Amino acid sequence: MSLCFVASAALPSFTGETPMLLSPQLPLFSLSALMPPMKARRAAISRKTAETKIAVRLNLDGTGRSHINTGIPFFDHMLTLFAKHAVVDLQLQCDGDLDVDAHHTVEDCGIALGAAFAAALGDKRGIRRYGFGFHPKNPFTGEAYVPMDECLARCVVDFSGRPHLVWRGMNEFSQKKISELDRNQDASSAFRFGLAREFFQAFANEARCNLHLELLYGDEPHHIVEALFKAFARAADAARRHDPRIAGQVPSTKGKL
Ligand SMILES: [Mn+2]
Repeated sequence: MSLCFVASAALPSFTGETPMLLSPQLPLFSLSALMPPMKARRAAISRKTAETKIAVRLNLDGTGRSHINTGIPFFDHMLTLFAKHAVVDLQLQCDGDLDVDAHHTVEDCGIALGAAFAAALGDKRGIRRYGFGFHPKNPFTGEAYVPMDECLARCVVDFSGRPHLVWRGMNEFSQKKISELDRNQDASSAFRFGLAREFFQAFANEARCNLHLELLYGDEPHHIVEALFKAFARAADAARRHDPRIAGQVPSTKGKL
């Protein structure tokens, strides 16, 4: 197995997120003008084993563009919407042993994407670290809730340097009602009915993050997995953003993440 990554330092500078102006009519200053330009947070990973060959390019400061080809159409759909809703640019090509089954492809793409996140985040200076959104009924809680028709999924992430996946609520809903026929019909159905967890576990291990995913309610497997990926995207988007108040600081009292 070979795994290599390049976290770019010599790519064009990135001037940061759209600055908050005190007034749209009378902008007194822009934060980006006061702060040194940030490096583009990019990574390129290539990973090759006897089971999969994967190439990933990630730009954490992208615009949601993606080009994905894993050989599993539903998994491509999930990674495409992940890039869109996390607002990262992602190219991912996987040539895996789908003649065996979808397991190695899904797990190894999680490993490669997690490694790309870890490389692109670098020393994590100035990032918010925790990913969350707002519950519509309680805007003071910090969690990302994403609906998908009849489903509601929650994801909370901490790029803490410590890997841990919490996976709750999926067994209590429709997943247990799936027939063997549905479960085994093709690689895409295997992904929807069980392999999604392998992806998130692999991502958490390699990105070294706490990743808590929970399905609060839902029925339809496509919707369930899509809601989980969208919540994951929104949480990752929040966590990787820079907070201008802590520019240059590692967001930890330990001084290292
Ligand atoms: Mn869909």
